[in-house]
Order: sequence, then C-alpha cells, then structure tokens
Amino acid sequence: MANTRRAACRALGALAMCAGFGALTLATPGAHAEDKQITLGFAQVGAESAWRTANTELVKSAAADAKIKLKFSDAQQKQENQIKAIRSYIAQKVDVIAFSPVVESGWEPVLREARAAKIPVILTDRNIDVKDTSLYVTMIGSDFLEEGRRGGKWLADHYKDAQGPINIAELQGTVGSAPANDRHAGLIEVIKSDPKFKIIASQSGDFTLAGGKQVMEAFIKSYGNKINVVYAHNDDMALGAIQAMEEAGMHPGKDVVVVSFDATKGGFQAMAAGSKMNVDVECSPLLGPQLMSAVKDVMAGKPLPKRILTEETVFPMSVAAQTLPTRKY
Ligand code: GZL
Repeated sequence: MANTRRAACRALGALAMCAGFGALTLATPGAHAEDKQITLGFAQVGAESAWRTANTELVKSAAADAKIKLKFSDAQQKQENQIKAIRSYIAQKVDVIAFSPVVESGWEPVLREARAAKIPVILTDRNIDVKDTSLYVTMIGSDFLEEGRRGGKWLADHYKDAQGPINIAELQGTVGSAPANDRHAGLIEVIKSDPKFKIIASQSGDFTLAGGKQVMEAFIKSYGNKINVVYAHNDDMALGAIQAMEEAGMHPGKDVVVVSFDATKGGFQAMAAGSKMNVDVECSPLLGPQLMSAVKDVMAGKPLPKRILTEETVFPMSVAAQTLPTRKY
C-alpha cells in the first residue's frame, strides 16, 4: 500500500501534498505553517571570552524577541561536544541548526547527517573549510582576514618612519580556528614585504585571559625587552599579556605596542584608562538579530546569500575615551 501511495505521490510531482508522507512537506523549509513556533538548535563554542559572553547573550535575547524556541549548548571549546550537540538537535528534529564552529575542519560527517534529516544549518561567527558548501545555508560573521590586514596596516603606518627591527610577539587564538588562522594570515600579507618586521614568537593562548597571560610570561622570559609589539588575536589574551608585562615592570602601550581584536569594553578601558593598548580592531559579536532573521527566512523558503558579512572598523587609543560610553559589549 505504502509503495502505491509513494508512486502516486511521485506521479503527482514533488509539490504534491503527499498525505501520509509528511516528510515530503513538513521537513522541507518553506512549507512551514506560519503559526507553528520555530525551534532552533544552537551549538555555541564555549564561554572563553568577553566577546563570546556578549555573543551568547544576544543570541538568547534575539531568539526570545523573535519568538523562536532556542535549544542552546556550550561546548567548552571542544569540537566533539559541538558535534554531539548537533547530533542531539537532529535527533530532536529541530527546525534549524546554527553553530559557531570552534575549528575550521572536521564538520562534513555531521553536516551530512543534518542534510539527510532535511534540517538546514546556518554558520555564525566562524567559518568552516569544506568543499561542499551546500552543507550549510549561509555564514553570518566577520571577515577575519580583513581584520588581520587592518591590524597589520595599523602597525605598518605606526612604524612607517622606523628603521627596525620591529620584533612582534604574537598571541594566537584557538589552534585551527578561522579567526586565529585569518588574523595571522592578514598580518603576514601586510608585513611580509617589509623586512623590518619580525615575528620572533607566536603561540596560542586559546582566546582566554589566563592563556594570554601564561604565554606572555613565557615570551618575557625568552625575549624580555627585545619585544616591541604584542599582536593578540583577542582582547582577553591582550589583557592577560598586559598583566604579565606590568608584573615584569614593562609598560604596555608605551614601551611595548599592543595590537588587539574584538573591541570589547575591556579593550576600550585598557586604551582609555591607562593607555595600555594602542589599537583594537573591531569584531562584532552582536549577530543574534541577523541569525534569527536568517532562521525565519530559511523556514519561509526565502533564498539567502552564502555569506552575510558584519560591518566593522578600527579603534586607535586616541578615540577610546570618547567611544567607550557608546559600546554595547
Ligand atoms: C571572533 C570570535 C573569537 C573572538 C574571541 O569572531 O570567534 O572567539 O575574537 C572569541 O574573543 O573567543
């Protein structure tokens, strides 16, 4: 009987409402009944930084504002936990899955399972490195390579009249993550043609304040006053490095230039209050409303661009005090 009905459905064409085979309609985005509440499964990276805290807060508040039922998980920066959470959302038959991939690789198997279950996937914040980009609907977030270029260009301008060598100690983000890979690559793109710049040390502090402090303490032991620049992939590691430098009697922001990313309130306070950071390259965590709008569009069957870019800028120390009161995270 089921085969006859299935054959009849095929004969009526894909758009036919095949009674009894709800999977043909209910699991296909676009056929969503307007009044049915959308359920979104969100697999967050963790709670490693002020940026992440702000990102999580707005995902949750934007879901509530959009009347989207949110299932939320914190992977504590472990890919296996994010994969487990995505599998759990598939089993729960959520309408849409969204996540911020902790690292760029290793996602194809679980994303194929989501596709087989006809659950659309949206990437936010960080991108993934896959050949088959049909595994996700869209990626909402920053251009980290451009952010790295902006940090590099600020350095090139700051030292345009200097002879060199300018020794850079780099605090990298989570190994294998898109922001760490690209903020490094963007810097290299800019400084590779200028021999006065030398990266004398580069190590991951995993985007945390404790990690940044620990790595900077080791850099100070090895290189001491030879360090001219600290290039930190986020504010939390920069603030940890600032603590380490001050405990070693150094003067961050003065005898050591500090370049950072995120433009969180902590970064602005370091620039404004004690001039301990020289420049902060903005990376907005405020992606919640864009994500909820994309979720609703996917469920309504509307086409979405493959890439939704967030607009950002660069904040030098000179504008920090007047800008700090306007900052939202
Ligand atoms: C960037 C984001 C990074 C931030 C860090 O979009 O993924 O992760 O720069 C955060 O602060 O931990």
